[in-house]
Amino acid sequence: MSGWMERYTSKSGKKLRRIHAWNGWVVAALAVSGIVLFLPALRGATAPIRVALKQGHIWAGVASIVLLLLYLPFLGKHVKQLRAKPAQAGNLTIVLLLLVGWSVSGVVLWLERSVPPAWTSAALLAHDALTWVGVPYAIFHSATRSRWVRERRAAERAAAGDDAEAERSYLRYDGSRRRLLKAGIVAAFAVVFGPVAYRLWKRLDAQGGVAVEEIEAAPPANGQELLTPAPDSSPPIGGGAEGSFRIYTVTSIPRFDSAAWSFRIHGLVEEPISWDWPAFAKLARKVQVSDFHCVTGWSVYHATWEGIPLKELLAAAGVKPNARYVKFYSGDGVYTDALSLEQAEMDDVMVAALIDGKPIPEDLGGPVRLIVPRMYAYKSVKWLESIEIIDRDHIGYWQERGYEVDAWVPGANRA
Ligand code: HEM
Ligand SMILES: Nc1nc2c(c(=O)[nH]1)N[C@H]1C(S)=C(S)[C@@H](COP(=O)(O)O)O[C@H]1N2
Ligand SMILES: [Mo]
Repeated sequence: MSGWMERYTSKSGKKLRRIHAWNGWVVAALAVSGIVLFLPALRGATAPIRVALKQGHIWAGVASIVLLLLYLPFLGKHVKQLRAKPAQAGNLTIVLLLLVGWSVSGVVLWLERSVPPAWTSAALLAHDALTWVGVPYAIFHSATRSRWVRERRAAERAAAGDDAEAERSYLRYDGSRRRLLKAGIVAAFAVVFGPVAYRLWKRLDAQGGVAVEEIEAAPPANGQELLTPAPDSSPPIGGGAEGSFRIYTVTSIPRFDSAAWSFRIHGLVEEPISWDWPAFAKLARKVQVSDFHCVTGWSVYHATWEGIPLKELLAAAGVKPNARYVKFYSGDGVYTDALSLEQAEMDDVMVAALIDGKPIPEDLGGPVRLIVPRMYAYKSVKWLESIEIIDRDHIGYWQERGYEVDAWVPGANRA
């Protein structure tokens, strides 16, 4: 029996084929669930199932790692077999690098709560880059699986005793002209689809994200020009945040109308207070530098925020003795979150109006958003309009949908 035939009829050949087929399905599931998790346009629509989707993605990821481990014992033999077939050896190398890369970065993202944010940022970058290279490659790979199908058919014919026909159908495929044709298709595919996939992914990311440098260029919304930045809010003292914000919202972005806008602190306070925009813009502000971490893995480092420490607003209204929690309402009418009174009184919890010396753009929660630097950013309510002091806990938007109530960033010193 010739080598290729043995490969397809032997027991180990069968096992290898089974691993290969399973891996194909698992990678397809990972690609679909991963891309749905990524797509900016689906963040609001998929909110109710986001945590389940992420769990499913992780389980599929674990399955893919198990398949990779099951494959390991075959690796040595496989490499030897492919020594004379550079194209297939190249394919094997690419596929293994992709799978190992996805696995390592995926596990770091998974263990997010036990690793420093810098690791998850790097892992997310790698996970994304592998996806825009790897998914087009995988699509191509499965589209040209005809090679494999053909080999299998040849093996079936061989098994049926028709060796001559088997050999012919196998050679027909493996002839040098076909090899050349295939190499041409691979090259064309790489040249055309690599950059297309790259641009598409960048465009999607840009649509869902704002690089910090772009904030500089963004014109203030009508009314935001009332915010005169403090001198230490911009360079050379402040400014220079690093990273990109991904724009998150679960509604359409609320547009700022300075004439209709108001800000209120109420509930269990001695004196409820309400400000209109000009009055709010005149409140004394402080400047602080802090990092911003989203629980999905991205961060913005040392942003300079300018705003009113929450502690000062609470003191101004006078918190009643039976107060225990502070609830935050977004002007989008849907998003809320809460902190215990003790957490709310941390020095760096801020009702922010400027970032890096510029009014906070509407996309990023302007004119006013909450900042809770020591907790994941789902606590940092955008378009903040109302603060209510209450006597019981309130479960916020994302926590209602499966995010952990404990939002502390690893390494942050807790209140
Ligand atoms: C074929 C392999 C894989 C593909 C195509 C893939 C794709 C993706 C994509 C596109 C995202 C969204 C990233 C973003 O928001 O920018 C993602 C997120 C993620 N992936 Fe994968 N992935 C794969 C394998 C894995 C593996 C093996 C694991 C680990 C067990 C894993 C764990 C994660 C985690 C934890 C997230 C973060 C989800 C979130 O918080 O939104 N992935 N993946
Ligand atoms: N109103 C409102 N606030 C919100 C969110 C939201 O969807 N709506 N998303 C939260 C999450 S999960 C993160 S990571 C940050 C993102 O802030 P950004 O959109 O300015 O990058 O806002 C938080 N505050
Ligand atoms: Mo987030």
